[in-house]
Amino acid sequence: MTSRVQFPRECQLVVFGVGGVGKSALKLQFVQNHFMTTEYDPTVDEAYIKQCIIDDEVVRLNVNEEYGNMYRERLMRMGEGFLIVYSITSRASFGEISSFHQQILRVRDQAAFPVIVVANKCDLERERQGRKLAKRLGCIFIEASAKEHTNVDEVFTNLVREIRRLNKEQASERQAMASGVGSGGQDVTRRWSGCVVL
Ligand SMILES: Nc1nc2c(ncn2[C@@H]2O[C@H](COP(=O)(O)OP(=O)(O)OP(=O)(O)O)[C@@H](O)[C@H]2O)c(=O)[nH]1
Ligand SMILES: [Mg+2]
Repeated sequence: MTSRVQFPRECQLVVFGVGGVGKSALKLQFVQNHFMTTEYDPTVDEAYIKQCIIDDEVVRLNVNEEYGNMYRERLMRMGEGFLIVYSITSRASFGEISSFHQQILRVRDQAAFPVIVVANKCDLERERQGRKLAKRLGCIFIEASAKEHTNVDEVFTNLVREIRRLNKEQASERQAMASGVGSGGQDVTRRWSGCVVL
Protein backbone atom coordinates (compact mmCIF):
# COMPACT_ATOMS: atom_id res chain seq x y z
CA MET A 1 0.00 0.00 0.00
CA THR A 2 1.41 3.40 -0.88
CA SER A 3 0.82 6.36 1.39
CA ARG A 4 0.53 9.72 -0.28
CA VAL A 5 2.14 12.74 1.39
CA GLN A 6 -0.04 15.79 0.96
CA PHE A 7 1.74 19.12 0.71
CA PRO A 8 -0.26 22.10 1.94
CA ARG A 9 -1.53 24.38 -0.74
CA GLU A 10 0.34 27.68 -1.01
CA CYS A 11 -1.80 30.76 -1.21
CA GLN A 12 -0.53 34.15 -2.44
CA LEU A 13 -1.90 37.13 -0.52
CA VAL A 14 -1.02 40.75 -1.22
CA VAL A 15 -1.30 43.76 1.09
CA PHE A 16 -2.14 47.10 -0.54
CA GLY A 17 -2.68 50.54 0.95
CA VAL A 18 -1.00 53.94 0.83
CA GLY A 19 2.30 54.61 2.63
CA GLY A 20 2.37 54.36 6.41
CA VAL A 21 -0.99 52.64 7.01
CA GLY A 22 0.69 49.63 8.62
CA LYS A 23 1.06 47.10 5.79
CA SER A 24 4.42 45.86 7.04
CA ALA A 25 3.28 45.92 10.66
CA LEU A 26 0.27 43.72 9.87
CA LYS A 27 2.39 41.33 7.84
CA LEU A 28 5.04 41.05 10.58
CA GLN A 29 2.50 40.72 13.38
CA PHE A 30 0.70 37.95 11.49
CA VAL A 31 3.77 35.99 10.40
CA GLN A 32 6.21 36.64 13.25
CA ASN A 33 3.88 37.63 16.09
CA HIS A 34 5.52 40.89 16.98
CA PHE A 35 4.92 44.58 16.43
CA MET A 36 7.70 46.29 14.54
CA THR A 37 9.41 48.91 16.63
CA THR A 38 12.10 49.95 14.17
CA GLU A 39 11.60 51.17 10.62
CA TYR A 40 10.88 48.20 8.38
CA ASP A 41 13.47 47.82 5.63
CA PRO A 42 11.67 46.87 2.40
CA THR A 43 14.93 46.06 0.63
CA VAL A 44 15.44 42.99 2.86
CA ASP A 45 14.57 40.14 0.57
CA GLU A 46 12.68 37.88 2.94
CA ALA A 47 9.62 35.79 2.28
CA TYR A 48 6.76 36.13 4.75
CA ILE A 49 5.20 32.70 4.88
CA LYS A 50 3.00 31.24 7.57
CA GLN A 51 1.50 27.79 7.60
CA CYS A 52 -1.90 27.66 9.24
CA ILE A 53 -4.88 25.41 9.67
CA ILE A 54 -8.02 27.25 8.66
CA ASP A 55 -11.32 25.38 8.91
CA ASP A 56 -9.50 22.01 9.21
CA GLU A 57 -7.45 22.64 6.07
CA VAL A 58 -3.73 23.35 6.03
CA VAL A 59 -2.58 26.31 3.97
CA ARG A 60 0.78 28.04 3.49
CA LEU A 61 0.14 31.75 3.27
CA ASN A 62 2.72 33.81 1.40
CA VAL A 63 2.12 37.43 2.37
CA ASN A 64 3.41 40.01 -0.13
CA GLU A 65 3.42 43.76 0.26
CA GLU A 66 3.46 46.52 -2.29
CA TYR A 67 6.32 49.04 -2.00
CA GLY A 68 5.50 52.38 -3.55
CA ASN A 69 3.53 51.34 -6.59
CA MET A 70 6.25 49.21 -8.11
CA TYR A 71 5.00 46.01 -9.75
CA ARG A 72 1.41 46.87 -8.80
CA GLU A 73 -0.15 45.12 -11.80
CA ARG A 74 2.10 42.12 -11.37
CA LEU A 75 1.06 41.76 -7.74
CA MET A 76 -2.60 42.19 -8.69
CA ARG A 77 -2.28 39.44 -11.27
CA MET A 78 -0.45 37.12 -8.88
CA GLY A 79 -2.58 37.51 -5.75
CA GLU A 80 -5.33 35.07 -4.85
CA GLY A 81 -6.65 37.44 -2.22
CA PHE A 82 -5.95 41.03 -1.20
CA LEU A 83 -5.92 43.14 1.93
CA ILE A 84 -6.65 46.80 1.27
CA VAL A 85 -5.46 48.59 4.37
CA TYR A 86 -6.17 52.12 5.51
CA SER A 87 -5.36 53.82 8.77
CA ILE A 88 -8.23 55.21 10.82
CA THR A 89 -5.98 58.20 11.48
CA SER A 90 -5.67 59.13 7.79
CA ARG A 91 -8.62 60.26 5.73
CA ALA A 92 -6.39 60.27 2.64
CA SER A 93 -5.59 56.58 3.09
CA PHE A 94 -9.34 55.86 3.40
CA GLY A 95 -9.94 57.75 0.15
CA GLU A 96 -7.71 55.39 -1.80
CA ILE A 97 -9.55 52.14 -0.95
CA SER A 98 -11.99 52.30 -3.88
CA SER A 99 -9.19 52.98 -6.32
CA PHE A 100 -7.22 49.88 -5.18
CA HIS A 101 -10.40 47.82 -5.37
CA GLN A 102 -11.26 49.04 -8.87
CA GLN A 103 -7.73 48.37 -10.11
CA ILE A 104 -7.87 44.81 -8.76
CA LEU A 105 -11.20 44.11 -10.48
CA ARG A 106 -9.92 45.64 -13.73
CA VAL A 107 -6.62 43.75 -13.72
CA ARG A 108 -8.37 40.45 -12.86
CA ASP A 109 -11.27 41.19 -15.21
CA GLN A 110 -13.74 40.05 -12.56
CA ALA A 111 -16.87 41.53 -11.04
CA ALA A 112 -15.70 40.58 -7.54
CA PHE A 113 -12.59 39.15 -5.96
CA PRO A 114 -11.57 38.07 -2.43
CA VAL A 115 -10.70 41.39 -0.79
CA ILE A 116 -10.69 42.47 2.84
CA VAL A 117 -10.78 46.15 3.74
CA VAL A 118 -8.73 46.61 6.89
CA ALA A 119 -9.13 49.64 9.16
CA ASN A 120 -5.75 49.49 10.91
CA LYS A 121 -4.53 51.38 13.99
CA CYS A 122 -7.86 50.89 15.72
CA ASP A 123 -5.95 51.23 19.00
CA LEU A 124 -5.62 54.93 18.21
CA GLU A 125 -9.23 55.94 17.74
CA ARG A 126 -12.65 54.49 17.00
CA GLU A 127 -13.69 55.25 13.47
CA ARG A 128 -16.41 53.37 11.65
CA GLN A 129 -16.81 54.91 8.22
CA GLY A 130 -14.93 52.02 6.60
CA ARG A 131 -17.74 49.57 7.33
CA LYS A 132 -20.15 51.38 5.00
CA LEU A 133 -17.66 51.51 2.17
CA ALA A 134 -16.68 47.84 2.49
CA LYS A 135 -20.40 46.95 2.36
CA ARG A 136 -20.85 49.00 -0.79
CA LEU A 137 -17.84 47.28 -2.40
CA GLY A 138 -19.15 43.85 -1.36
CA CYS A 139 -16.05 43.24 0.78
CA ILE A 140 -15.66 42.00 4.33
CA PHE A 141 -14.67 44.75 6.77
CA ILE A 142 -12.34 44.23 9.72
CA GLU A 143 -10.78 46.68 12.15
CA ALA A 144 -7.32 45.68 13.24
CA SER A 145 -4.34 46.80 15.26
CA ALA A 146 -1.01 45.38 14.24
CA LYS A 147 0.43 46.95 17.40
CA GLU A 148 -1.93 45.21 19.82
CA HIS A 149 -2.41 42.06 17.74
CA THR A 150 -6.13 42.75 17.48
CA ASN A 151 -7.91 40.85 14.69
CA VAL A 152 -4.65 40.20 12.80
CA ASP A 153 -5.31 36.46 12.45
CA GLU A 154 -8.98 37.13 11.67
CA VAL A 155 -7.99 39.31 8.69
CA PHE A 156 -5.97 36.55 7.05
CA THR A 157 -8.33 33.73 8.00
CA ASN A 158 -11.33 35.55 6.55
CA LEU A 159 -9.50 36.26 3.33
CA VAL A 160 -8.63 32.58 2.85
CA ARG A 161 -12.29 31.70 3.48
CA GLU A 162 -13.31 34.21 0.81
CA ILE A 163 -10.85 32.64 -1.66
CA ARG A 164 -12.19 29.17 -0.96
CA ARG A 165 -15.81 30.33 -1.16
CA LEU A 166 -15.26 31.95 -4.54
CA ASN A 167 -13.29 28.96 -5.87
CA LYS A 168 -16.14 26.64 -4.84
CA GLU A 169 -18.75 28.91 -6.44
CA GLN A 170 -16.80 29.06 -9.67
CA ALA A 171 -16.25 25.29 -9.71
CA SER A 172 -19.94 24.54 -9.26
CA GLU A 173 -20.77 27.13 -11.91
CA ARG A 174 -18.41 25.41 -14.34
CA GLN A 175 -20.01 22.08 -13.46
CA ALA A 176 -23.47 23.49 -14.06
CA MET A 177 -22.36 24.88 -17.43
CA ALA A 178 -20.78 21.56 -18.40
CA SER A 179 -23.93 19.64 -17.50
CA GLY A 180 -26.00 21.99 -19.62
CA VAL A 181 -27.79 23.94 -16.89
CA GLY A 182 -28.41 27.45 -18.16
CA SER A 183 -28.44 26.45 -21.82
CA GLY A 184 -31.52 25.96 -23.96
CA GLY A 185 -32.68 29.53 -23.88
CA GLN A 186 -32.38 30.00 -20.11
CA ASP A 187 -30.46 32.95 -18.70
CA VAL A 188 -27.17 32.14 -17.08
CA THR A 189 -26.79 34.20 -13.93
CA ARG A 190 -23.51 34.39 -12.03
CA ARG A 191 -23.48 35.33 -8.39
CA TRP A 192 -20.53 36.59 -6.41
CA SER A 193 -20.56 37.96 -2.88
CA GLY A 194 -23.91 39.64 -3.17
CA CYS A 195 -23.37 40.89 -6.73
CA VAL A 196 -25.33 39.43 -9.61
CA VAL A 197 -23.62 39.55 -12.98
CA LEU A 198 -25.76 39.04 -16.01
N1 LIG B 1 -0.56 52.72 16.90
C1 LIG B 1 -0.36 51.94 15.85
N2 LIG B 1 0.67 52.16 15.03
C2 LIG B 1 0.84 51.35 13.97
C3 LIG B 1 -0.04 50.26 13.69
N3 LIG B 1 0.37 49.65 12.57
C4 LIG B 1 1.46 50.31 12.16
N4 LIG B 1 1.75 51.33 13.00
C5 LIG B 1 2.86 52.30 12.87
O1 LIG B 1 2.66 53.04 11.67
C6 LIG B 1 3.91 53.32 11.04
C7 LIG B 1 3.90 52.79 9.60
O2 LIG B 1 3.78 51.38 9.63
P1 LIG B 1 4.29 50.46 8.43
O3 LIG B 1 3.89 49.06 8.75
O4 LIG B 1 5.70 50.74 8.11
O5 LIG B 1 3.38 51.01 7.24
P2 LIG B 1 3.43 50.61 5.70
O6 LIG B 1 2.04 50.70 5.19
O7 LIG B 1 4.12 49.29 5.55
O8 LIG B 1 4.29 51.78 5.07
P3 LIG B 1 5.13 51.76 3.69
O9 LIG B 1 5.78 50.42 3.53
O10 LIG B 1 6.09 52.88 3.85
O11 LIG B 1 4.13 52.04 2.60
C8 LIG B 1 4.99 52.66 11.91
O12 LIG B 1 5.51 53.65 12.77
C9 LIG B 1 4.22 51.62 12.71
O13 LIG B 1 4.82 51.37 13.96
C10 LIG B 1 -1.15 50.04 14.60
O14 LIG B 1 -2.00 49.15 14.43
N5 LIG B 1 -1.25 50.94 15.65
MG1 LIG C 1 5.85 48.71 4.53
